[in-house]
Amino acid sequence: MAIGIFGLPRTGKTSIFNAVSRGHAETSSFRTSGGQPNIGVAKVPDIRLDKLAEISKPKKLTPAEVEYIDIPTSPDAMAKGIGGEFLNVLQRCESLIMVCRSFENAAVPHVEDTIDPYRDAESLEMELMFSDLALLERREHRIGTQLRSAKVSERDALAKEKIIIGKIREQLEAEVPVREQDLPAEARPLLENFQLLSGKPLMIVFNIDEDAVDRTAEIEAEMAAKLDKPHVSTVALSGKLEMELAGMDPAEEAEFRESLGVGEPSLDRMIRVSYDLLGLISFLTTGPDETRAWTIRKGISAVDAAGKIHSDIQRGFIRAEIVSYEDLISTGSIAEARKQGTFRTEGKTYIMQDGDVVNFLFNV
Ligand SMILES: Nc1nc2c(ncn2[C@@H]2O[C@H](COP(=O)(O)OP(=O)(O)OP(=O)(O)O)[C@@H](O)[C@H]2O)c(=O)[nH]1
Ligand SMILES: [Mg+2]
Repeated sequence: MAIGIFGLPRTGKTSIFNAVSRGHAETSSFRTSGGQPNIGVAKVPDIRLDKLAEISKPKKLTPAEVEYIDIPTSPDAMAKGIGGEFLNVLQRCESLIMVCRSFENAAVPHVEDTIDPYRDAESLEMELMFSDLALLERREHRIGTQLRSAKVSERDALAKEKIIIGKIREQLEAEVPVREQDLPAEARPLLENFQLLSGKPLMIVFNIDEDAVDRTAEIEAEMAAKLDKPHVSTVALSGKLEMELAGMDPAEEAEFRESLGVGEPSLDRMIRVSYDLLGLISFLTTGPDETRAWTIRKGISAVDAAGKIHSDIQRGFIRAEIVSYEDLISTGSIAEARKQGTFRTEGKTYIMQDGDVVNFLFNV
């Protein structure tokens, strides 16, 4: 489960990737290096872990992680469009981050003559839709061929698929991205299969000037007003500045943030929104050894969540003792929560909620 970072050439994709993953991938100021996608993980900031650690005083604190893939643009310095070479990488990503350049920098040429992130966001959205249309056309063509030699039993499914493809195409042609489309329930398995780009949850990131960071809230408010749509979120940050800050040691970083008046919110929020876009939530475990956030998909049962920790716990699952983070914090200690009966007992089929603090009882 990864989130793919894409955009026009030299818009700061790798800078932002380095900032979130605290990495050191090479950035390029003039020519795009071509190269391979960069893969890295970000630790998901979670204040709940710090609060739980105050209660349990663990030796170790382990946050959840999100995986990012920074997708390079074509080595042709002025190329536009979503590169054919890495299209399959984008398709395999669960959700996407679109980086739009909003910073001025005379040393870094832009594919358009002017800086206009709203224009770029719109044209990249069109690119996603073009790519989907091309894929659907190829599939339709193949269905045509398959129908000629198909057995009677297979015809029905192919014919239905063709109808659904028609519905998706029609809306794409009217410039409605798949994530906003009105589609019948039986389209769902097909959509899983097609991995259409405009159907993936999307975060639009404006890479703003380092001089504009004190206007972040204002820029984000405008973005939200203009770009807000279903399954789309928006964030503004300065990739270059955030990358430099991420490269410092924590004390130095804190001092710089303070002196520049850049709080942490944008980068933190970007990571948390990424986690959300992937449909992920955390359950928490806490004790004297470790306080930890465990990543699961929304809708997962207690017994499957137990398997995230260890297959033995899943196999020998007896029950789970669960307290919500809020309830635990308001009682102040685990012992007190037990005394007051705040811990609930849940069975295998309980659907885990974000922020559940869990103790699994098992038998092997
Ligand atoms: N002034 C300024 N420059 C930036 C900012 N973000 C990136 N840059 C510069 O823009 C250039 C391109 O940045 P990259 O992060 O390599 O951009 P990219 O989108 O990964 O580029 P390609 O992968 O080559 O398409 C570098 O010289 C960066 O230092 C920013 O917020 N402000
Ligand atoms: Mg790059």
